[in-house]
Amino acid sequence: RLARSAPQEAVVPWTNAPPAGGRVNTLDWQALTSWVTPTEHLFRVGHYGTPEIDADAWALEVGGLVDRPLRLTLEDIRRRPNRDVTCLIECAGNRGLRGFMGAVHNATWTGTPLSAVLAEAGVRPQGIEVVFFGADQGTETIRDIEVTQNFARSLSVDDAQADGVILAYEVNGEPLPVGNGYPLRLVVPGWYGVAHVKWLTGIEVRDTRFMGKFMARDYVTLRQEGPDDDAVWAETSVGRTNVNSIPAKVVRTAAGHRIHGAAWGAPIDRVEVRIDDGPWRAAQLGQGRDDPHTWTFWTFDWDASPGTHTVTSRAVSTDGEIQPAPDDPVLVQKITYWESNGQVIREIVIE
Ligand SMILES: Nc1nc2c(c(=O)[nH]1)N[C@H]1C(S)=C(S)[C@@H](COP(=O)(O)O)O[C@H]1N2
Ligand SMILES: [Mo]
Repeated sequence: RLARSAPQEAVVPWTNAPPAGGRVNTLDWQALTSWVTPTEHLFRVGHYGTPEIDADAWALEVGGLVDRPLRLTLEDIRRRPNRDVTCLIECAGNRGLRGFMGAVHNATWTGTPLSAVLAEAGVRPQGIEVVFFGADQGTETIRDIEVTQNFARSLSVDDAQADGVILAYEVNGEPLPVGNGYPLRLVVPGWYGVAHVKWLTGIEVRDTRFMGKFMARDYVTLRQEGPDDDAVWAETSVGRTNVNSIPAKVVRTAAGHRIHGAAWGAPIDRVEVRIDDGPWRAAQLGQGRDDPHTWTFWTFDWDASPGTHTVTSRAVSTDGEIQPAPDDPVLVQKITYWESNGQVIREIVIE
């Protein structure tokens, strides 16, 4: 038998790919093989650092405008009905800054449905907003007042009760890592990362809109609508994800070259690939194509000629929304870097 067979397949590296890893452990797209992101490769974003929580002393308080306030220990939560939710989570800042494009993961979270917890607490009719508080704190200046605040985000009562929204205590079959929200986090499929509150300690129902920092001051998209001389400045809170895709890697095979990529952010109708300034051509959709909340892997067989090339992909949602080109007015008129879902133009040299 052969002592060692020569590798049949090799990744041909992009010449303009930013490094992966770093402070927030961004994904290495060129090493992408697993549809479920392994736990050690989950990126981690924490605006107020990483709180270390003693799970034995920890409890979740559910209060505000509810008939029966609850206090649930981790044991209480684990005893409740549970389900698995596989979903993609992308930081809304992903790809908004040069060289930051791996703040994405697609993992399987296990937890208890939030809707049943809210039903047990009994949301009062005047409740419109559900606020989720994390254990992590920071000092913020509001006008000239300094206040210590916990990380918090809210959802409308309807959005909070949606199917698939869970209080998650496991990822990929293990307790949450400290960096990803141990002991409990919110998972809201279809929303940008900021909605998935980690290190959860409190849930409060209120009768007013919640205007905390991460709803109304940070993670706010500022976009010009209309012409320069008659502009309206739309300021919107980062919420649901936008249609997106990326060419992940090129693999040289015995038969030629194959481009592998991912698409996400909306139910995906199709992904198209463009080489240099050529026509858009359809990619083959693979794993995940039937689930709107996961990423969809795709491939494109490329009859590559030697030389320098660009590789661009664009996803199209089932609603007909097309992932915009980087110079699309919809992106150019967006002043803040959140929700940057422009097409990624990769560069490569084929030998
Ligand atoms: N408590 C708390 N939850 C949080 C954050 C935070 O700073 N504090 N950051 C949010 C943001 S901006 C993102 S992108 C996701 C990242 O989730 P991950 O670290 O598990 O990848 O967590 C969200 N949940
Ligand atoms: Mo984020």
